[in-house]
Amino acid sequence: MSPPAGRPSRPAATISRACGFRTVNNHNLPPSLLNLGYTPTLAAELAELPEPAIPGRVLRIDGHRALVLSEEGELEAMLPGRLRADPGSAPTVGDWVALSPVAATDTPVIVARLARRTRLARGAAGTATRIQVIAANVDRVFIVMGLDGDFNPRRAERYLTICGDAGIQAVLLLTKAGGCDDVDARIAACRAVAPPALVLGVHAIDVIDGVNADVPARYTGPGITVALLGSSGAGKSTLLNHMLGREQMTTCPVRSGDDRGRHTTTHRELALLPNGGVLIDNPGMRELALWLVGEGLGRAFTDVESLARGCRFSDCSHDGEPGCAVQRAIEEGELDGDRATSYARLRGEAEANARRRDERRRRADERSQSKLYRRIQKDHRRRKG
Ligand SMILES: Nc1nc2c(ncn2[C@@H]2O[C@H](COP(=O)(O)OP(=O)(O)O)[C@@H](O)[C@H]2O)c(=O)[nH]1
Ligand SMILES: [Mg+2]
Ligand SMILES: [Zn+2]
Repeated sequence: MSPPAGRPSRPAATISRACGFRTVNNHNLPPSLLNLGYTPTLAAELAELPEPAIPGRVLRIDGHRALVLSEEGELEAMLPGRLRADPGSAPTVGDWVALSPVAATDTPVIVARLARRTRLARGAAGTATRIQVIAANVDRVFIVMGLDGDFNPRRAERYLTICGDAGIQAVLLLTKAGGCDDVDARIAACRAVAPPALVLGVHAIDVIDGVNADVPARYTGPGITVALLGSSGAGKSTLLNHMLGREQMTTCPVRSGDDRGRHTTTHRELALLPNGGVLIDNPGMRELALWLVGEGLGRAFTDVESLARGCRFSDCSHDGEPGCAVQRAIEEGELDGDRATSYARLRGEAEANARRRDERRRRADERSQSKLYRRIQKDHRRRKG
């Protein structure tokens, strides 16, 4: 029977259908999920779970509750404690999760977090000994920086180090170009801190005055997840609203046959773009303490690190030692001294954070060791009578 005119030909997803994704063929994955960034790899992982489950992407976490976008539309799901214990692996915005099948009356439960392609991380505000995952499964980062008082290439270096560490390429978007008479010099200053392997483009834009207002969308598309990073007031929300257009599409367009894909006004950090893909805004990030586990500094400072390989001492701090190639490059005008200082500062911060993190881990190990020891002693005494 052909579907009635005006209705989508695909039947509304049912649980049994949604649970039946045993194939890893791209074409058998629902287009709505592919648009959200679902992949055959994720489908295969889901199919390996012991219980049938449906996939969903986390829009927001509130303690033990999560808002998840699935083929069923937006769902409020329970996030059990066992999945929240470790802040590095607990589901966060952008994560793909497996949901227990949804009975009409039950609240679905998140039974597993699926493997992450990438994760953007920082030291949690205040302590810097705890990781906070800002967003998961991010393909690109828009570093948003105003061409007003916000402009600061040193901050761009910090953001780029974080992106580099996560293995995520970035686009530098310099906002408020309409009110700036120094645009070219500032673009050049940003290009100077933007290694080509890490940075896809540097653009001056103004979505209010209409300068390059269509450029950001060129870096988005179906299946691509973009996260916004930038200080408060840089123009992230303005850019987000511009890219969402008048429609403010923040709900799942899947279930057009009923009212379950309805628009809601609840705040969510992950928004669907009208032309495909998703954009993750990050509210309330005042500080971005470095939490590096990989090659972040090397990728963001390819120039400094390749000079450093020419230093006489392999552990050169580039601070007045003899035979320092970095100092020589600064003296000869090949390297900006401010950039070298910025590199040293970020490296020092990352190392200090790593020391604190290791210290914390060591103390936790000690605590569990002595707990174990006490239990063994107690057992021993009890057995002796
Ligand atoms: N003229 C102009 N103003 C902008 C632009 N982007 C943001 N703004 C203004 O800057 C202020 C802060 O923007 P907002 O998007 O809230 O920044 P957020 O904190 O990064 O989300 C608002 O008053 C915006 O109207 C831009 O491209 N051009
Ligand atoms: Mg904002
Ligand atoms: Zn050196």
